[in-house]
Amino acid sequence: MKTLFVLLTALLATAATARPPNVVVIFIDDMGYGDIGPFGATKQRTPHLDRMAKEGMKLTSFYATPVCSVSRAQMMTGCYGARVSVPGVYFPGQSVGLNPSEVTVAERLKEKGYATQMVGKWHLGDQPEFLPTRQGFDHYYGIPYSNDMLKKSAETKVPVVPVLRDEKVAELMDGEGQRRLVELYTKEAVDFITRSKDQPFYLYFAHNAVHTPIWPGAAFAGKSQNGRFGDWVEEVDWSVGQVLDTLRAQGLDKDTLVVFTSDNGPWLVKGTDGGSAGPLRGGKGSTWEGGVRVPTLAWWPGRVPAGSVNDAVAATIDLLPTFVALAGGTVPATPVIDGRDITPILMGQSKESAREAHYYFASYDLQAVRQGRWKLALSPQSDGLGKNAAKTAAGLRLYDLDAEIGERTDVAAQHPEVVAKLKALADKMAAEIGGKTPTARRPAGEVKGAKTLYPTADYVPNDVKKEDAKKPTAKKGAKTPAAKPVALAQAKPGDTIASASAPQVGQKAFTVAVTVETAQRDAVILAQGGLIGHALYLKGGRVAFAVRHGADEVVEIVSSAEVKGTFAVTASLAADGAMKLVVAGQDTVAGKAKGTLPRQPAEDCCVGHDNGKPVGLYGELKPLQGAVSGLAVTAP
Ligand SMILES: [Ca+2]
Ligand SMILES: [Ca+2]
Repeated sequence: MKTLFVLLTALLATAATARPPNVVVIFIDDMGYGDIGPFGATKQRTPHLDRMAKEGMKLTSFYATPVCSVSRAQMMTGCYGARVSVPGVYFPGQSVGLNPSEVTVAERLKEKGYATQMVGKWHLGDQPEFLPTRQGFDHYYGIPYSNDMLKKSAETKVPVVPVLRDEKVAELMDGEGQRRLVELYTKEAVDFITRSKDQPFYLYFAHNAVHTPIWPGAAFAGKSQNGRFGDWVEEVDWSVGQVLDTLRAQGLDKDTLVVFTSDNGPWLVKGTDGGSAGPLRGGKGSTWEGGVRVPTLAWWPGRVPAGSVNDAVAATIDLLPTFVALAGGTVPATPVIDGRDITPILMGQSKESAREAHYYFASYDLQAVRQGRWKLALSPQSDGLGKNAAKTAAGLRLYDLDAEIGERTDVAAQHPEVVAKLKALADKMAAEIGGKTPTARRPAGEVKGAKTLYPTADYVPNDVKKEDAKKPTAKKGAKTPAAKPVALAQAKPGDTIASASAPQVGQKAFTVAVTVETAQRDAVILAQGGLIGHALYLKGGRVAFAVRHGADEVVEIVSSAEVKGTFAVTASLAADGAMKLVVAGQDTVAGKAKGTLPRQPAEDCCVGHDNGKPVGLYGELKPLQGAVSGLAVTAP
C-alpha cells in the first residue's frame, strides 16, 4: 500500500510538473510596424511570418522603446530601462553596461533547469563582466552590439565588428562580411534547438538585421521589390522559417512558445535603407507610436489561438514574468520589476492589458503614458533619431489611439478627466524612476579599465570619454578652456578626438576649414557631437553643413553645385546663428540656426565618420574614403 502511495504521488508530481515549454524569442533590429506581411507590408514578401501569424497571434499594441539597448534591457530584466539605468545606446569599449546584479530572464529560466543560448546582438555592454555568458546564458554567439559600430582593427586598419563565441572573439567581420550574418546566426539557432530537444530550452535570437548598414545575403540580394532593405527583411523571414521548421521537424512545435518582435521602429532618416512604420507616426528614436510600437507575433500551436489578433497593451517588459510563469516559477516581489505575466493575453483568454498603464520613456524623460485607448503626451516629441522633424507643441496632448492610430488630433480639451487621471499616473512613475532625482532607480554596471574587445586603431579610452561627458554639464557661463585655434591639421579620416580635446565650440562662433579629396558622393567629412553639434559631409555629390541643437532641431545647408576630386570648404556659424558654407572659394550658401551651440558637444569629434548619434542629416552614413588636409576648427 505504501509503495502504491509513493508511486501515485510520483505520478501526480510528474503530471503537475509536465515539461515546461521551450521559449524562443526572435528579436529584430530596427524593424518597423509596417515591415512584414501580417502588418500590411506589400513591398517585401514574408511567407514564413504570414504563416506564423495564421497559426498564432498578432499583437497589435506591443511596445519596445525608442532605441536598441533600452529595449534589450527591458527584455532581459522585465523593467523599464530607466529603472535599471539603461537610458540609451552603448558603444564599443564603454565602461558601463546592464548591471550584472540584475536578474535576467535567462538567469530565471536557468534556475528552472532550462538550457539557455543567445545568438546575435546583445548590446547591453561589451566588457567581459556584461556579456550574455555572465547574465544566465550557457552560450553566446554573435556581435555584441550594433552592426554599424565598426572600429578599425589595429592590425589590418580595416573597420570591423567582432563576432564572439561565448567570451572570445571568433571572427573580426568587415562590412561586406555581414552578408553572411543571418545565415551564420540561423545555423547557430537551428543547431541549438536540435541539440537541446531533450530538455526545456530558452533561445534568445537577436538579429543584427535589419539595422543599417544593410547587408542581405547573396541568395537574397536583389530579390525583393523593395531594394536591399526588402531583401534583408526577406532573408530574416527565411530565417524565421528555418527556426519554425526545425521545431516542427523535431516534434517540438506543441511544446514551444515563439515570440517574434522588434527593438524599435524604423530608422526613417535612412531613407530606403530604413523601414516603414505603416500607419504610425514617427520612427526609431521617437516616443510617437512609430518609434516604439513594433510588429509582434506569438506562436505556440495548440495553445496560442491560431489566426488571432490581440490589441491589449503589452511590451518587452512583460516577457520575463510571462516566461517565468510558463516555466512554473514566480518572480520575487523584490527587486521590483515593471512587467506582468501576459499568459492570459497570449492564450486568448484576455483582451485587457496586464498593467495599469504603459509608460513611454526617452532616456530618463517620461514623454507619454497610455491606458487603454488613451495616450497622454507629456513632453515635446521628435519624429525620430536624426530626423529633421518639426518640434511638437509643448504641453499635455491627448490622443485617442482607437479613433486615430496616427496621433494627429489632440483631444485633451474634450476629456479633461482622462488627462487628469493619466497625468497623475505619469507623475507617480516619473518620480519613481524618471528625471534626475528618482526614488527607485537601480545603478548601472560599471567596470574599470574598459577597452574594446580587439585591438583598435581608432578607439579613445573610456575613462577619457567619461570625463568629457561630465564637462558639458558645466553651468551656462562657466569658464570654458581658453579660446584658441585647435590644430587638427594632422588628423586623418577615421580619427576620433574626445570631446575635451576637441575644438571648443560651445557658446561661440566658429569656422571649419578643410580641403577634401575623394570620389565619393556621400560621406562624412567631420562630425562633432551628437544631439548637439555640427557636421560637414557630402550628400548626393554636394557639400552639406549641419548645426544641431537637439533631436529635432537641426539646420542643414547644401552647396548648389556638385563637387568632384579635390575641393576646399569653409563652413561657419556666427554668434547670431548665421551659417555660411563656401565650397571651392565660390559656391556660397547661407542659412540660419537658432544661435551658437549651447555647450561643448559631449560626443566625439570624428574625422571622416560619425561614431555616435548622427549630427548631420546624412543621405547615407558612409565613412570617408579619401584624404583631408588643412583641417582646422577655429573659434576666435
Ligand atoms: Ca534598434
Ligand atoms: Ca545577473
